Amino acid sequence: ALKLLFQCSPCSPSSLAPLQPVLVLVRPPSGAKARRNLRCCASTQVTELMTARRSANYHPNIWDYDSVQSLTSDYKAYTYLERVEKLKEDVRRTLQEAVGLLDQLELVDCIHRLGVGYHFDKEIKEILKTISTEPNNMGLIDGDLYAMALYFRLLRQHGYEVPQGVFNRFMDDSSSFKASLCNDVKGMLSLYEASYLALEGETTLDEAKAFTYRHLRGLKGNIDSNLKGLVEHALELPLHWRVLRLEARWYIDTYERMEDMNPLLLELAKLDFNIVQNVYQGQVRKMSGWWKDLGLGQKLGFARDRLMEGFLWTIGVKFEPQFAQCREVLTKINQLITTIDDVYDVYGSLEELELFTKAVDRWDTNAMEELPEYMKICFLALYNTVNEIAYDTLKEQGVDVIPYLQKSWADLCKAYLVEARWYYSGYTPTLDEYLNNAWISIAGPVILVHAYVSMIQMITKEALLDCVGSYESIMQWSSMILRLADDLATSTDELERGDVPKSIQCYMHENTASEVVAREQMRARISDIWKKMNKDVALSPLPQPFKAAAVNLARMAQCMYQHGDGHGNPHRESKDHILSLVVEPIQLMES
Ligand code: LA6
Ligand code: MN
Ligand code: MN
Ligand code: MN
Repeated sequence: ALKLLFQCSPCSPSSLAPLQPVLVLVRPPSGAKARRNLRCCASTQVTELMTARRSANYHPNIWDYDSVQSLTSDYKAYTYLERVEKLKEDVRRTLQEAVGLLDQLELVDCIHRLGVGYHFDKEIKEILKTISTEPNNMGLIDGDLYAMALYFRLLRQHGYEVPQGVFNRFMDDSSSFKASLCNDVKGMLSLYEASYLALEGETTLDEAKAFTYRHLRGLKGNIDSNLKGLVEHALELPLHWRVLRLEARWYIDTYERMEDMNPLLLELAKLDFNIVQNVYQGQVRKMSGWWKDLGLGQKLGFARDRLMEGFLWTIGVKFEPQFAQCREVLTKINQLITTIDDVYDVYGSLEELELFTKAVDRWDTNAMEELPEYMKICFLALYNTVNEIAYDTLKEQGVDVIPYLQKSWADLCKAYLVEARWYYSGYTPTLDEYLNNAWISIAGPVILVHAYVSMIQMITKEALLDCVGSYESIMQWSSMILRLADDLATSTDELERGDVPKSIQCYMHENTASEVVAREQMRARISDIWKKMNKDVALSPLPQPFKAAAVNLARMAQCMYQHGDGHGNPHRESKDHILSLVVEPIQLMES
């Protein structure tokens, strides 16, 4: 039963060359599918005690170095400077001239959805501030479900308090939504999207979500094809959960087909998309050069090599061109996480993992002495890369962040080790026990701590100590969604390969439930966590761009794992996403 799951490597840990295919493996006595110190015989040689290693059989990297290096487009920002500035002026004027509440709301929503909102932060803030302080506004949109839900969603998105009670007027006495509303498809769609801004305990919004979902799912009859497309898109994943840059790419195409679209806004959106894409291309060229020079991928052939996918994650977290440094830091971090995760889950023996964990905890090159060769190079790559990131912050801001970065890695490795011990002892934790460890072992805290230091211009020790270093709750929610989404997509393969029971299996074990029920439960948990995260976005003292990154990480996770393991299987949707965001510019009409 164990036959091809394993690959042997020779006794000497200094050589990584795989031996012949494994012929015979003797199961160790413990309950788990443990695989260390197995007897292994290759060809007719005398059997020899050695470390048998799991193999994940991950697909090789599909983005070859030379093609990444040759990535380029014609959309250098300076070539289009004048045109973009002119278009931005036009759009700014349109924003200022928009009168009427609904026009203003629609314009703000559209600009944001097209991915160019970041050019108009100031103007949008001002408009929403005016809207929120105008006492007669509610009266203007009183009976209009579409407008009211849009108002509610946009104001909440921008941190204003709007009570769920604004929807009471659309409900009947038994506090359910009026049946007549189901003829108002646009209104229901708008309410459906708004319901995802809910906080815990807001039952009106729960009811709104259930009501609109039910009716939008069952839509029949003659519906405008654009509206139909928007409904299908929303049912696949609500706007509030979507990755901003991917949504922009999709919405640009959709917007173009709309009758009342503004051609100047469309042109700006397309041009800006291509210019930003050109920035990404420069970044992936640089990052793939970094990865090649580091040489870690070649040395650790068992690990996933996912540079482009790792970069895709970073676009999800921060897409705006001004966050280039954050994307580069996170691309490096993602590569290290992915590699080290495979060391713990696939390749390392428990003794080795104990040593590696200790070395990261000590953060001292003297600790390398005890490590096997493959871990030495891995440790030093981690140590140097992280210290270099910290060096930049010290140089630019005079703050030493090494203790915070290092702690996030030590916590991650300790959490990895807990899982490895569970695996080797054949232990199935309770769901709570598992999740208490697993929101750390998914590396969310590592990603977010590094995101913080690479994007915030005025880092203070207080913010680091009080919030980031202690993993403020918004970081926990984001990491938890990352974990649950990952488990939904990867745990089946992981268990097959030999890994700890993940959330689904822990739930099944604890509640004697079926897999279908367990998966349903985990999805419900994700929805609940979003509500907690929505609250933190409004109330946490952390800087807004960082809170957005935390939310975006959760969005990216749900996207990456929506149709399976988009990170581990490079052929899946992530390939299309990389093509559309990084490789292929949008066709512009020649004027
Ligand atoms: C997922 O792999 C993976 F590689 C991660 C490190 C998760 C998120 C990472 C980024 C953004 P796997 P595990 C690079 O499913 O072992 O193996 O925690 O993670 O379930
Ligand atoms: Mn893993
Ligand atoms: Mn793991
Ligand atoms: Mn996983």
